Amino acid sequence: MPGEDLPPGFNAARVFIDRHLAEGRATRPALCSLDQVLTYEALAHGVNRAAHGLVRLGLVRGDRLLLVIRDEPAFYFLFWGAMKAGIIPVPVNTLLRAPDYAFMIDHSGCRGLIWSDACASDVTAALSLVPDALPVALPVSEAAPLLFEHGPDTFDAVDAGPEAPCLWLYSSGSTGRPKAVVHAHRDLVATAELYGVRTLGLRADDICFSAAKLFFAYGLGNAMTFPLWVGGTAVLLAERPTPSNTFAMIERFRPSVYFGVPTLYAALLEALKTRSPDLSSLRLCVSAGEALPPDLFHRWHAATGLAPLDGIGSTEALHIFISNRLDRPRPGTSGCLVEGFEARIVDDGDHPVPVGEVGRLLIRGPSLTLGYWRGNGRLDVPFERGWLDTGDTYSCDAEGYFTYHGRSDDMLKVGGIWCSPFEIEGALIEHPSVLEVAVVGREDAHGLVKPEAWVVPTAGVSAGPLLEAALQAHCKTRLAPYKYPRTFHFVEDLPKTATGKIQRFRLRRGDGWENDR
Ligand code: 3UK
Repeated sequence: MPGEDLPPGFNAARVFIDRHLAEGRATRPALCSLDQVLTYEALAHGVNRAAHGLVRLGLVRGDRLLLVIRDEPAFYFLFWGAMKAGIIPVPVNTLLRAPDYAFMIDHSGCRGLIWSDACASDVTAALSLVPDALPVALPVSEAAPLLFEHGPDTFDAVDAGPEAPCLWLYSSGSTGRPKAVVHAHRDLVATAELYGVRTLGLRADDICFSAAKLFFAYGLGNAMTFPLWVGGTAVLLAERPTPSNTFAMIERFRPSVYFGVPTLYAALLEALKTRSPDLSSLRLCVSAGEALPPDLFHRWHAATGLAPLDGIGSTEALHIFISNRLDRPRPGTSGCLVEGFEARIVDDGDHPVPVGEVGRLLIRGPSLTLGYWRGNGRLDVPFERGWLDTGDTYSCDAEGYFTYHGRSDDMLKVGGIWCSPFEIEGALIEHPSVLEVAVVGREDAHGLVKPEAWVVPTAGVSAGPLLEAALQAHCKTRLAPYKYPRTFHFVEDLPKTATGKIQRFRLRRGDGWENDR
């Protein structure tokens, strides 16, 4: 099993970066962005200089380095450079707000923070919110001359170990703060081999383009570890993906593999009604992040001749563990287990449910997180006797195809990205016109979930489009820009239990609560 036969002292940077020079791929393209193409040799040199530079600036083994970096070559240099030096890279979402970054700086105890210049305002505001100055805090424009452009071209990766922590990713929970999901060196190998190679069949001539950014576990595999594992090429786009820039990237760089999320497939399909970009380079399309409605599957297949392969992954598993296959995709399902993973579907008493029945999905496999960072080097291990509860409800048929039936908590996936209804409620309740609020998920015309707000306005405030616009604008300044409610209902009161708990299921159904003001 990949990941089980790795030598003691294993450092993933040796196989993802150094190996390619030893195997004669120095002049092959490793990554392309709008302004440059980097060969495997140029990549290795940038990584090695970054490793030297981070050490020169005073970072040491075990230190965390927060990276608020868009999809650009600097992400690769810093990520692998840190790993070579035994420093833990912690890529974080570039769309967050100052209080989110301040939390992560404090919680991670990081000693370094490097950010893309485009993210400067929220990151520098966060730095002013935390009590202590960090030894290393730089925008990429200042880090680049210090770290990537000078210095020795070689750096021997420090010895680590297959099970040694190598990477953290923050993932949102339904309540409370994001959790730092810790992954080991072997997890990168296991996902690239078991899903990238054995499930998708990725090869050295593949060019991978991902709508999901590198700071998501999904994007990190798609546009970095998978192409680097097979000696292929990644295509990077720094901007947020739109149909226009997606089509432009596909026509210019001719990727063979496209990794999207259902919301983007829906947007691309809308755009294809009025445009006919050349998508002929694609041989494989993947969808993940939230369930792909069968209608989108069929329409994408009709428009492009390619079956989008839906698969479910998670930050805790690092990548996809149940997936459709090119030779037998089944629309409306997440597909079958990826080699190396096991699943159990259980009822509330933790007993396996009969074939075809719905229950909680538990998984086991070779890339599951070491645990959540809890401070002082300790981890909270989210396992029940070795099994990880995904928080999803699933059924599995006699042929081994898994079907998604929703979350077992209140969390929403919007455009494939976590959205906590409680966080949106927390922002809305701070607005002076809001007396009470509840946020639930509502399916749009494509069957994709969007946040919907139910608001009781304060006395004397008139409900209507003006209030709605003001509340949306309020959310967009307080929260990451994708976390605003797409629709609002203004009501006299909210349905509650005898003990005063909001009955979200009634809001979701809308029964008796449609009498908007
Ligand atoms: C949901 C899906 C139905 C599901 C991810 C690596 O999404 C990824 O990681 P996150 O931690 O979220 C995990 C949760 O998202 N989900 C994801 N994909 C699907 N639900 N069908 C799907 N195809 O609730 C899961 O527990 O952000 C991480 C690689 C791929 C990924 N999708």
